[in-house]
Amino acid sequence: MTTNKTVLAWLDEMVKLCQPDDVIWIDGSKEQLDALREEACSTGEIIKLNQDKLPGCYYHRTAVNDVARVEDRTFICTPTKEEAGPNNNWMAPDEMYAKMRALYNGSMKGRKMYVIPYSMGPVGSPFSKIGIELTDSIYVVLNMDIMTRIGKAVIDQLGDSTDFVKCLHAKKDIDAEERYIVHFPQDSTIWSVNSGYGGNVLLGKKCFALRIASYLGRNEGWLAEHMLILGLENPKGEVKYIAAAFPSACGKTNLAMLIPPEYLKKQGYKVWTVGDDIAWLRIGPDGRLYAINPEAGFFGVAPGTNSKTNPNALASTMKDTIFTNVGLKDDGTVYWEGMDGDAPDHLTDWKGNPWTPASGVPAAHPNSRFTAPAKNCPCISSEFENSAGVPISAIVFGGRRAKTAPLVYQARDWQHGVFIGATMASETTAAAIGEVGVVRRDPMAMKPFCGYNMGDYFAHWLEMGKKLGDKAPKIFHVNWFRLDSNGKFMWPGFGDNMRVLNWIIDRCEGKADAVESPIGYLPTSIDTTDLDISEDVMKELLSVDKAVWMEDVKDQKEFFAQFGDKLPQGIKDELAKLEANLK
Ligand code: OXD
Ligand code: MN
Repeated sequence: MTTNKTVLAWLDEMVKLCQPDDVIWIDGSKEQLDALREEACSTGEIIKLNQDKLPGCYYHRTAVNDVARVEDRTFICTPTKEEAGPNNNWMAPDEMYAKMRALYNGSMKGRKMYVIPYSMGPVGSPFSKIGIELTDSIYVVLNMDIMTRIGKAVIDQLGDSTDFVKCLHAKKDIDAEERYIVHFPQDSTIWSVNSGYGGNVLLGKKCFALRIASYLGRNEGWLAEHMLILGLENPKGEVKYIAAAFPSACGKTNLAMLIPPEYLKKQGYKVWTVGDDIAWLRIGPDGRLYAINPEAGFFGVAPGTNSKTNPNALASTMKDTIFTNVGLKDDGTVYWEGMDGDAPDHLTDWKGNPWTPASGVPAAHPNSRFTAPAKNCPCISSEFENSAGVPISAIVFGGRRAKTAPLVYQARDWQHGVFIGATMASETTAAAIGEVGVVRRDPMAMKPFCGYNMGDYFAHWLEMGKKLGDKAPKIFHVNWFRLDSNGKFMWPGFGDNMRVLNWIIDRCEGKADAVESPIGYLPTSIDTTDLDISEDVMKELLSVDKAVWMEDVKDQKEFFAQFGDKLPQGIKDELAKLEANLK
């Protein structure tokens, strides 16, 4: 499919290492993908779902020991440990290459190697980057077809260029003890072994679009971020774009596909989805910050998705979708906890066991997923394929905080905004294993995804602000998860978050009032029309408890200490300012 010497030499080397029986180039044609679906059905790798109810949909189970990303087995192997930083696991590149080569050696004997050329971003866009993933999994090929742009058009776009990310994935034995997800950013190389779970094997997503891309972005002057992108349309038909970063399990996909409250909908307000997980941001020809979503699909968490929480996500999964580790109903459709309606009397659970509501275990794994094409989404933005990206008016950071952060506040300027992003944190919920209410610091929601030292990452953010100058987006922080003294959520969330987004856009346009507080600008009021919420509750939601904040500052200091000399002066200055303001 190509005469690109660099590609062919690399492929030759990987084939010699893994020793597959056959090498198959993925051209992206429907005929080829249909044949692969058929082959994977014949071996049981995937199951064809009820084609009347879920046309083009398939089902897959991973091994029970292989259901999530493995942060403790994920490495950034830069030449020095300092380049990877305290935020990453590190091993010397030579040592890791040797270790991984031993694992890959002969690992594809009796298997086929699929060669997937893929583009992150629209093919040919100045934002886009090309990768080639070698894998022995048809499931990976089919998921990459949904999550990225694949095939002949991509390899043609690459031409003779050497600028592509070399990705190798081998399922090997799915041995959790020998599972590694490894990045060599200086070589644009990603090696993954012994997993079949999405986040570890769909190498275009977290591995390339965040870890490698953040490294490239620093060298090339742009940003790769763990952010949704949405367009907010007002009744005049004007659309303003927001990019927002939240740690995992804070409702990014729900916010990206938000449906406004009835009375705002009636006035003509709408939300359009550009992306739900990753944004690549560059300074455009007019000096403003522009974003694309490098992905082509949604790899969303299934449990909890229903016609109330996220009807648009649900609608996206109704055709051409792959479901992984959900419950399989007897009629060939799917079920997960938190779906609409009652649980079925009987199904086969994510482990392949017979299941009834009395089984006492979940039918779907809590991290079970749907891989759905973005074009299925009823609210997908008309700008989704725009090669030039969308101009970003506001950047929003958020976390899950019971007491600390108010519903919304605005940074005084870019440097303060970067500090707010750098101090982002979330409290653990009962949904996850471990203690409840433990604060986890997760700067810009990038802690697991930054491909280099986070001290340098903060400096890069500050540098971007200098380049943007007065064209920089305004920066905000939101918290949908504040609790009252009875432990109940004070803010309704979901569609009503639109009220906060409207305030944010109004601030960007100089239309809304705010008051200064020790932590930044607070709204004087948020629109609560038709909402059953008292003035006292609103007051509390927008309040700042100085004592609680002083505690948080202590934790922030401890967190920042690990970056030593790498912590930029701008962050130190903002920390000192916050402390002084609170005293
Ligand atoms: C994801 C995550 O899967 O952030 O998107 O964990
Ligand atoms: Mn994510």
